[in-house]
Amino acid sequence: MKNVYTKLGLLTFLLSSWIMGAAQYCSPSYSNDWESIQEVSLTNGSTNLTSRSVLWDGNSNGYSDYTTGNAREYVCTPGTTVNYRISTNPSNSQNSGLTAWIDWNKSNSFEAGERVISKRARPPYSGTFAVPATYNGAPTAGGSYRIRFRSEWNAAPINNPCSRGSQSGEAEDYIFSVLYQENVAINEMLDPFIPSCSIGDSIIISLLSNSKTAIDSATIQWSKNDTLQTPYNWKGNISAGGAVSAVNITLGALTYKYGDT
Ligand SMILES: [Ca+2]
Ligand SMILES: [Ca+2]
Repeated sequence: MKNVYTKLGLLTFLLSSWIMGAAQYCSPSYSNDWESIQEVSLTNGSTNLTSRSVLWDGNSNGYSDYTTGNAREYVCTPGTTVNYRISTNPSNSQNSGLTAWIDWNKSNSFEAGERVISKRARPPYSGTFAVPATYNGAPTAGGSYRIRFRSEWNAAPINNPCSRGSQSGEAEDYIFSVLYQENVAINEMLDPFIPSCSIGDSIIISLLSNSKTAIDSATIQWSKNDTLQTPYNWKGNISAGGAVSAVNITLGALTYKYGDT
């Protein structure tokens, strides 16, 4: 018997790009592009991130948002120790600053407690930070968060995620996703397939396992507009061995409309 606990925000997958686009995050800025962020590398995840970019990437204020359009994303599980390496261009011999935050509580702002990197060193910067298993006493919810990096040439790490840098540098935002499960993932949302203005319909998903042992049950917590729905206790079988296999689950029927999450 293998009981796997999985949590997901239903329709989040479907509407995530709109949600991310609607978020109102502050836009930091700089005066000069020395020590712009050249490559962001996050590893030890389920899906690693390697993002190369040019200086200010066409933005005259030194802030690039890679959470929309062809979004760049890192995916991991709670408790992961993330390895990071951030290079700048041009690299220099100065002790410079790097700061990063993750908006864990999805407040559309970066609080001091959400700072995951504060480092003064000669670039490239490297190190680790942990994805907490809990945040503010609650399990770290599965979902997509925003991570912001700020570089600051020849100065201490910036503590303000929104300010105009006192020196040169760049800020870049990415998607930082956390899976809340051990070895079962949401493979696909099968229904609803296309968002409409108002629909009442079944919610159907498929599960995917990479477990090396058979999965015969799972508890799926799901929500609509941040309201938890009755957890779904699934029993069935996903074969062992890490092979790709999926089961379709009908969680229930809901009425929902454009913009629901
Ligand atoms: Ca850049
Ligand atoms: Ca926050």
